[in-house]
Amino acid sequence: MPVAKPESCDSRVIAHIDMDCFYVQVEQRKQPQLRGLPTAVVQYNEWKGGALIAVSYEARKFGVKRSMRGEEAKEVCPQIHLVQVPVARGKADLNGYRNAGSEVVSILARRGRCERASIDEVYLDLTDAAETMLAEAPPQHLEAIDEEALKSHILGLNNEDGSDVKENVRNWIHRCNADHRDKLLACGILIVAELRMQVLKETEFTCSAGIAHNKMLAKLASGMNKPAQQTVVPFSSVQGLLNSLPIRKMKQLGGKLGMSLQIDMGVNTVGDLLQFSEEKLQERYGLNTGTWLWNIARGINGEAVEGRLLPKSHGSGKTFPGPRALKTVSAVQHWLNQLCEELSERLCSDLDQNKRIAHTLTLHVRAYKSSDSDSQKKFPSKSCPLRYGTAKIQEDAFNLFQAGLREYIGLYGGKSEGSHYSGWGITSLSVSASKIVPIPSGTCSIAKYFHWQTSSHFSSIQSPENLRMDATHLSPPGNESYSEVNLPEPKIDFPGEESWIEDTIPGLGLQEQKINVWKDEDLACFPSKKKEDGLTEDTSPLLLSGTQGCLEQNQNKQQREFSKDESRFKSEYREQKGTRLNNKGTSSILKFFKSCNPSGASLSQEHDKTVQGTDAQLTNGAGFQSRGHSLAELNEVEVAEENERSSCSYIRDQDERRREAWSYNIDEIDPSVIDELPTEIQDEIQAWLQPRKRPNNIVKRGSTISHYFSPTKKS
Ligand code: TTP
Repeated sequence: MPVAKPESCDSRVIAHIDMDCFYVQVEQRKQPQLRGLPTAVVQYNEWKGGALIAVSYEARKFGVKRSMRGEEAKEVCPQIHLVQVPVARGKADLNGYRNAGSEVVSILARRGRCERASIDEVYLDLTDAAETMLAEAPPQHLEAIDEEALKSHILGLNNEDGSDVKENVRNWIHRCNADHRDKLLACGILIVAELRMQVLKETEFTCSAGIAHNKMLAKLASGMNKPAQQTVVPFSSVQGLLNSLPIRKMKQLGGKLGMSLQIDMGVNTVGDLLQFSEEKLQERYGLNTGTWLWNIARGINGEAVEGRLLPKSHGSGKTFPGPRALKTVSAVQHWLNQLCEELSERLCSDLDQNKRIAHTLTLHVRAYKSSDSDSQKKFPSKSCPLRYGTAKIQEDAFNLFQAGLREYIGLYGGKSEGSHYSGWGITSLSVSASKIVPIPSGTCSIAKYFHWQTSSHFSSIQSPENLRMDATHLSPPGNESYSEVNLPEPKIDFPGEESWIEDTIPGLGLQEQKINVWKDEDLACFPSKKKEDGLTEDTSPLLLSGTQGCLEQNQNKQQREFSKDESRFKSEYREQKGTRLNNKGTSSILKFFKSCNPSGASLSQEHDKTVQGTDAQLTNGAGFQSRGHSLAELNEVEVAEENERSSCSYIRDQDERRREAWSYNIDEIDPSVIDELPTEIQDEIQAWLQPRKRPNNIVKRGSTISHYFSPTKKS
């Protein structure tokens, strides 16, 4: 449900930073010889060459799309390099991408409040930095403006044929008669250009950005000119942008609300909403949603950038589509053990690095019954208090599975133990840890904290034998008490906390990010603290069985540190040899590639060539002008086509291409990845699932979002 928040101040400067073909860039950094070449990252499942999950801009020029599998991509682009996503424990291992994203976040956070929105997207509130710049070094007095800033796309800037686009941008930034809001945006242009250069210099990744007065507009703008470019939405251009923007492109309107607006109200673009009064919209959709709709039609969005660099949850999941569905309890237990091991590792890292502990363990399952009239019945998601230690998490997750299965199949639903197939199949499993809070300040050591927790709240934990006895037998449905008996709730209060063993929407209730920020920490902190606190096995089962695991992992981490040192050394060596990118004195991202990257040279030439072709400015019906793509996405056919497009229809086409490229087969989406996908994809998946969850009063029967978005139904 959208929440209408009044815009506190329309002089904010908000940036949305979106990494370009992110996984590909991460892989290209590992294998620099792939830079500038058509490349795609494929899923770990090798069937037909694996599903493509990220495609480089060079490969996109050949028509390679994310919806393809490796074999198909090879057909349209025989020279494409396919890199398999790293695998650990038989599933995709996203840690490398998470950590790469964290590197970027740590750079961006230097200039303003930073909110990590997905694995490769960040919102930045640059208001303070912009105000400071305006007070101390106002852009209108700057003689030299960074080349990257001059390449910005400013919506509504009137670039007549033949005019020098960069000169126009320079003049816009220099305007003395601009209002305060535009002056702040001019500062935003300079700050974001500098940040993007810094990201490139330190991480070797390019990113694109949208700069506007609020999150909604910044997000809309960041995808308009990719890769490695930035787009600005001055206040005066907001209405032009929104007028022709298809309603479903708006965040939170991809689902049933957007559909109702189209079907019931005849609203196809955001601009169409302007014809309705706030009262009318409130009457139809309720006070809050009505006001929210009225606001977005006018580009008003008061959503704050939350200062959040760390994840709100951690998760690990795997899908088992089609014939790979798990059909026995022992197979489920095997995979749960793998997932829990990964989860436990991440929890330990979080505890170690950030001194945070998670309190809730949740299991999400998707399942089917082969012969069942009640085929719509969902496998209930279950939660319980989280106990640290891999074995405990595994045990608890398995208990949750048993409880869920009992409910799912019913009392006489079928024999399900051992290896006997019993008429059900599991197509997706995921475990997540949430309610993560910092260890309270004033707690002098982590060990003491656990000691306190242990003695005050975990004294009633039963023996593993009891737990096992209780868990491995499928007791009658409705008996939910095991978790209360065996897994007492920690006494930390959370507002609105539900009772344990709760049902949740699989994988999607949590709009949360999973980010691991790695800091240098004292690896030996636990042993010394433990000694200091004098804890014994008897008094601190949680510490010993839980954080002991973390201790072991810390030793492994020390080993990893050595290899990190080794790779640091190697990269320094490469740097000395000149193979590592070094952009000293480079004034733009384009130059950066030109000067540093052997394969980037051809890219740059291509860029120049195309920019020449597209620098003749494009004017759309709404009065917007937009330059064509640059850098890698330089397909001349596309550029020619683009001359006919408005910037808004460009977004639409981009989105439609993206949508076509995105398979809606929910069973193929790794549930642990959903929270980290780009937010609009999350929204779409959520919207897709919701109608299945509850009967939908608004949407006509049979009109699901996948049906709606199918290629033949494009609006
Ligand atoms: P996106 O930001 O959607 O795409 P992208 O960064 O690859 O390319 P673009 O330049 O167009 O933004 O997704 C970010 C990463 O998330 C992507 O590199 C891989 C991963 N991802 C998946 O694993 N599966 C998916 O279906 C999508 C959409 C993304």
